[in-house]
Amino acid sequence: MAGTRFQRALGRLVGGVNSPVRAFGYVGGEPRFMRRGEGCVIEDEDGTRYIDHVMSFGPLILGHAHPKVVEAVCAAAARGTTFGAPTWAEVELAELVHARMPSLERIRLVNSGTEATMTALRLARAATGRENVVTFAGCYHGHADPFLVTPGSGALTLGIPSSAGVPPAVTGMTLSAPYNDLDALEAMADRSGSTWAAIMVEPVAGNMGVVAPDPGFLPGLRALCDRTGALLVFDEVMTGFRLGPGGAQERYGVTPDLTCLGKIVGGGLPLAAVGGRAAIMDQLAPLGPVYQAGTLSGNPLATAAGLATLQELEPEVYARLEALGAQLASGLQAALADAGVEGTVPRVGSMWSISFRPTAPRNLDEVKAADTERFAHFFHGMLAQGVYLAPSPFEAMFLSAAHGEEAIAATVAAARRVLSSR
Ligand code: HOZ
Repeated sequence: MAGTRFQRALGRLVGGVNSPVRAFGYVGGEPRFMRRGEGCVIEDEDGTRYIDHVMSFGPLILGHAHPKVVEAVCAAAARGTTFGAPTWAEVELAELVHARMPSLERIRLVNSGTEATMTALRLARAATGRENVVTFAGCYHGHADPFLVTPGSGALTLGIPSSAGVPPAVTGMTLSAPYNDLDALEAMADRSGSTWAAIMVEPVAGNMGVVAPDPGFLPGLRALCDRTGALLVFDEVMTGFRLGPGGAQERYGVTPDLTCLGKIVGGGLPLAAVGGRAAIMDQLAPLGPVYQAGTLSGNPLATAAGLATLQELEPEVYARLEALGAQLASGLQAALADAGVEGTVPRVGSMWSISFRPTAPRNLDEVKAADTERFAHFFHGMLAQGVYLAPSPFEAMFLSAAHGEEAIAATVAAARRVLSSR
């Protein structure tokens, strides 16, 4: 085989990958091709092992290849992989989701977070008879056209497409606002609130590193929706079942009208969901006029993995994740301080990131002001030490129940070596 694995991959896969961030574009170098994972450890095609802090960008809250999940998926596969007809596991999963997140009175299972957010927006538009949607710079809601807008750098903007192939007419209905800035949003509501179908938000932003909501931000969004008649849509693809049994809405005590789920709800297989108030959700076909469908929606393997995962998520798992997250963040913060490196470790529960700037960022502008070169150096240093981090400062990292104190201590020790090496 001539050339590296990545060079060969480039021959047939666009950019050598099937999702852009995996190509190491932000940090340089060549991506590793992974061949197996167990617990919190992954192994690449050359046999090198790493402590994994990516965990497939969130779904693997129990760790790689958790025996209960593997068993459930294998058993489901043996019974048949897809039917194009209802299966009982779909009902059981929907009931379990509702039990943990009561605001999801009615649920539609789909295949990816992108489908969930697309459907939520279509529902919001149908339910309100309005077209505009408010999103926040730095939040990511998948790759459907209306969500690919140029972030409004500090100013409120009418969306301008951030991807080729997206018609401005579509993103022109997307209003971009800065995260954590209620004053700006209030002013915007005075001007155009009556046109808003929805405010869509990541209740904890996880696609610009981790950015926590200021106290009052999420309740403020709820109040603004109540005032304007817009629906509040929480994109809990990352936070759902991660920040607690009931996700961010339980943790922060704010109830959205619609919720998008993904990642953990599918237990590491392609499954996502949109759910919310019955009166809104029942506008979906076959009950209502809002169309949405999918051959593999509610797929038996994915529902089996999701059910097996959710059933393992007892309260003590969250207590453990919280403790591990605190241990990691304080260890890394101390490592930064001891090395004299300006940096901060934003964390909410078991979601974390590292930002080379003095204080935890509150919005995209502050995230972008961090030292990205320093991040790339840190990333490669950690990789060489056997710690696999997200290959971009704009991605969150995730702990799992399989990360023991030993893995956290090893990560902090590696960080100390890397930070003192420059
Ligand atoms: N940007 C995606 C997560 N926020 C990356 C997903 C992937 O590459 O697996």
